Amino acid sequence: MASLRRVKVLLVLNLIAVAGFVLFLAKCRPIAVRSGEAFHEIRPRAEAANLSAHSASPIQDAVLKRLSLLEDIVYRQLNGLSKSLGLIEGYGGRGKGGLPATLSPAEEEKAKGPHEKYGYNSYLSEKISLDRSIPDYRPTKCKELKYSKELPQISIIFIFVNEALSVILRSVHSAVNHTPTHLLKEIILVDDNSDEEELKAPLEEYVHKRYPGLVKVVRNQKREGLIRARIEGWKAATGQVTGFFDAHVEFTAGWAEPVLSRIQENRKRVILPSIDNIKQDTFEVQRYENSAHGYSWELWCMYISPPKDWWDAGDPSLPISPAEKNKGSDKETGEF
Ligand SMILES: [Mn+2]
Repeated sequence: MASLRRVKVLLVLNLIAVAGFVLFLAKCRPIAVRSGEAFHEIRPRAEAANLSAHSASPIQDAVLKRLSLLEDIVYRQLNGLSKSLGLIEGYGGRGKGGLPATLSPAEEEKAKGPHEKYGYNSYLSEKISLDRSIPDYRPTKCKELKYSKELPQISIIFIFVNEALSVILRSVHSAVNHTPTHLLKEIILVDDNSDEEELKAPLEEYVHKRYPGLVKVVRNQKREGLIRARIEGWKAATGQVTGFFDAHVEFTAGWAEPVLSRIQENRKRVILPSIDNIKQDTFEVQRYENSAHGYSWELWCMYISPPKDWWDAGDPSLPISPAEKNKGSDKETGEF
């Protein structure tokens, strides 16, 4: 009896499978042909040509499917890298759009110690994606400006000592995400002799796997201080222009082109963009009004109001120059 029932079940399953296969054949064929025709009718020409060629060749179709599968695998692998460090990738999540990010009461407790150690909420930083979106606060006129495609390449140099790993990596991700590929020569991370273990092998392995060939790591054997550390980074740089940044920054869309084009016009220029503020407790991005950077007689850096002729010109896209023009170092250096 039992074996008879098994045969019956198998027979039914077989029938279902055959019926499914026949249905599949009947449905698939006409759809493939119909969709090809439909594209001819409704899609614009270039797109239609592309799509009809695509449906005409099953081999091409299979190759494209295979490629997108491989792309998925590579993406998952790369994304897995940040997961292994307890970090997150992608444009959304907490703090997206530069909005203030928050922690649950239980998380707040855990965040206290690291906050005191780093001077910012590093625990919260780990919960914010390395790729989070941030607002584009540029004046409208700046967004409309067009720049030459032939601009010099930049080496971006980050200096750090015991900075939180998530904050350094967000600086790196953000630099890659917001600098046109053809303008970014390399990213150089200068570790001015940190003690933190996570900034040694884990940092180095991550950047080399995530951005192969793009990131160089320079390690100072003893604490050199900010300026000598920057010089070490500059020595390793091979780009035509060098840009120096703290390792706790996020780049905005279109930051590179105006900087590079002003240096292209005059290689002795030292350019400092107007820098928005990232709040240390919530990582909210706050707009910073246009201002010039200057120095007091004690050489303290200060924000100063742009000079009267800048205001009189009434064009917020104009550069602000508080110093005499054409004075600068002989090296092609952009100091930010
Ligand atoms: Mn800073």
